[in-house]
Amino acid sequence: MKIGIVCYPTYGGSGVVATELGKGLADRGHKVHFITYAPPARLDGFHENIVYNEVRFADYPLFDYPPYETALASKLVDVVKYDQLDVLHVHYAVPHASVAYMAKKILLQEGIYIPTVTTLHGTDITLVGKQPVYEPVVSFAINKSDGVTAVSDSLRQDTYANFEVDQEIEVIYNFIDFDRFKRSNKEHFRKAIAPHGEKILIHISNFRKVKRVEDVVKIFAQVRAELPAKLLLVGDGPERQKLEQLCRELGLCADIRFLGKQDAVEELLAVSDLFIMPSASESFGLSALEAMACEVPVISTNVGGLPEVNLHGVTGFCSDLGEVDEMAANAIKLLKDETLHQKFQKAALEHAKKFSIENILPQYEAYYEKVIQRS
Ligand code: GMT
Repeated sequence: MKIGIVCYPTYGGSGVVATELGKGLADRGHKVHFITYAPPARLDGFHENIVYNEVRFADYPLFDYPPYETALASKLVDVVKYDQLDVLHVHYAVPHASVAYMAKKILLQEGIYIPTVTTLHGTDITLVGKQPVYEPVVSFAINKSDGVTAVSDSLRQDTYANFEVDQEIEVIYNFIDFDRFKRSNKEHFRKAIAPHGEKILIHISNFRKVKRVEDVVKIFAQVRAELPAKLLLVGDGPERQKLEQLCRELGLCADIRFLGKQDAVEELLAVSDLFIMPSASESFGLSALEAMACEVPVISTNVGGLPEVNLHGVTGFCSDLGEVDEMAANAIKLLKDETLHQKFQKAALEHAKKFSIENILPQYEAYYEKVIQRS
């Protein structure tokens, strides 16, 4: 198939999933066109089946905001027409679903029908898309997509609850590449982080409010009071400064390392003992899955799709939002009991296998074929 993929090229989960999907499809012989305003963060190196099409803006002093949607729709028309795409797959509904619809209507005038698939990723539904300033367009565009997928059952239900959607939404879970994410026993690496055999806790996110990173620090403070431990905070974002202040106030600077944005998160996960994700909202929690693939049990909230990924009492523990004491108690329980920790490590890996790229990619291929056939 010739597949167009539209996504945010940044470090966010939806862009990562879209890029890894495109790379996986290209490995399986499909021709993949990425259409974005910058090269997707994880698109590295040359692949004979991948083309990157950059959306360029024509700037003008009148614009406070350059009309990205217009430029993207025009680019989509061009790529679909001249590269003869079979399907256009847009990730994150805002604004990609409505832009795809616009391109579809323009192409239709020329007798070209391009089936469109929209994948809902989370905040496009739960935080951003449902706001009154966007909702009518998002509802309309979801309904006009030829196919709609959601990355968890919880997100599927949230979509039906928040939007007037009369479309069937198919759940296709996010996936993981086990060649990249796996446990490793790099003792020297572990020693550099925890020289005296301390336990290693880790959190990875974009440090937005919704991630509740301050709860990670509070959980760690309780763990640290019980046993020797280090905390790795990976990522960056608007909450970072406040967090650094909190670490100073709690006197934990010596044991908490802010590592900023990292490309090779798998190397850090591979030597960690516990992953902490106390989010206020999470449609799936891709980084929790990445941790589980590296045999790292997860302490998380039970919001959104997290309990579909992190099985309570099996691969980790899920608590109600803000239950810092309970999350800390569960973390301590796991870290103090080696036998229990190993049991959870094994279970985390086992459950993560359900989301292997080999299992999930064929689901997307089958879905594209279904959508193309019925269009
Ligand atoms: O978590 C973010 O803020 C980034 C956001 C995105 O769209 O890039 O992530 C969402 O999509 C990911 C990939 O499908 C999911 O794993 C995340 O759970 C989801 N984030 C939220 O729902 C908050």
